[in-house]
Amino acid sequence: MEPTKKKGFFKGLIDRFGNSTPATKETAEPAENIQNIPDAQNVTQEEPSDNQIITAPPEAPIEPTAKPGFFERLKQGLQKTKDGLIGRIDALVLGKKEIDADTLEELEEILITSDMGVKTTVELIRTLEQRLGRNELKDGEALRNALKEEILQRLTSHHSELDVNNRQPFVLLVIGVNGVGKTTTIGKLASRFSTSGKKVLLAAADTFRAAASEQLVVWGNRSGVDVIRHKEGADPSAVVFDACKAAVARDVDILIIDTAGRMHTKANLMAEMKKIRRVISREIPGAPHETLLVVDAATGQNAVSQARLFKEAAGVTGIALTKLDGTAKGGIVVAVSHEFALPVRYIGVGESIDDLRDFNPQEFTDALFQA
Ligand SMILES: Nc1nc2c(ncn2[C@@H]2O[C@H](COP(=O)(O)OP(=O)(O)OP(=O)(O)O)[C@@H](O)[C@H]2O)c(=O)[nH]1
Ligand SMILES: [Mg+2]
Repeated sequence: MEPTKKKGFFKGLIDRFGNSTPATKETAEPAENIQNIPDAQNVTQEEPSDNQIITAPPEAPIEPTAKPGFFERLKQGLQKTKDGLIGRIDALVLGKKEIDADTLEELEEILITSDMGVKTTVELIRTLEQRLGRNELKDGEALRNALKEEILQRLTSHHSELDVNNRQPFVLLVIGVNGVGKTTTIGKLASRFSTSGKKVLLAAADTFRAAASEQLVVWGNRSGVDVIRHKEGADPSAVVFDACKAAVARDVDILIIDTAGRMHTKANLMAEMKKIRRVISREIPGAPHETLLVVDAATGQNAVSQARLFKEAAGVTGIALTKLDGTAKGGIVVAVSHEFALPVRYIGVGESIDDLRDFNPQEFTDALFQA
């Protein structure tokens, strides 16, 4: 695999995806169709056998490099929230020589309407009232700084990065309702892990939706990662069983499991998740090591209800919050993390590979509050 070829391949990807306009794309409609996915035409149309392992072509992996302006891209990805949430806060507080109860009341409304969540907002406002009482909030600038500090402190208290190095194979189970960005997030993670030298295997346990496994195969091909899949309609737990066996036999570092976002009923979906977990833990004791819930930031309070539902039923240990680029209500990051005491592991601020970011509370609050 000579480096020039890899570079060309990667450049091709950047050209294709980097120039798309994900930041403005409305993402409320789930991608139900493989035709929406770039490169879909390259997927083999062969029917998989009962137990098929798709081996990726050798020219990958691709390299998401830390390009200059990485922080700028985060800021761009958060632009809608910056304009909405922070823009409104600035209009309220900047230039104010004195802060009073009315100001805090108006701030409360801004936070609530930016999906910061009622519980988190009430708590934030109460804390700011106390600081006001202690004469710490002399003017608008001080209030803005205090708010940033309090938000950062809440994000930091639940934060921990996902460490995939302490188990082998590390099993990452990815769950969430349909269309939130599970498969895309897995594709981005597969690329990133394999670029960092990890041996990655993907499992297409979404056997419910037509073309779901092909979509995963497209992502696998992009990063030179194999995919275990069965026929559409097969038992997802059987895919997971095979994938666990293969992960152990092949000495894989990270097994990432894609699951269905929709079943005939919600109860079915939860029962399926439980069954999948049982199979994983039987095959690889202690696994899954991470159950990552993917939620779509643009769905606002629905994201919060999903976090509640899946946390109770499916043992969620971390959150990936996608499509932050498409919403002005980025306050949802604080709500989801704080109300469920769950770490936000990743945020998605666009559709290209570099747009899945490790969530870093300091970087996130800086990007939001910096002009
Ligand atoms: N703008 C933007 N779009 C995203 C992001 N993450 C995912 N998407 C898009 O969201 C759509 C749905 O993504 P999928 O990965 O197919 O979602 P899924 O959860 O696997 O969906 P199901 O398999 O139907 O359950 C696709 O068009 C993605 O490109 C993001 O961070 N920003
Ligand atoms: Mg999917």
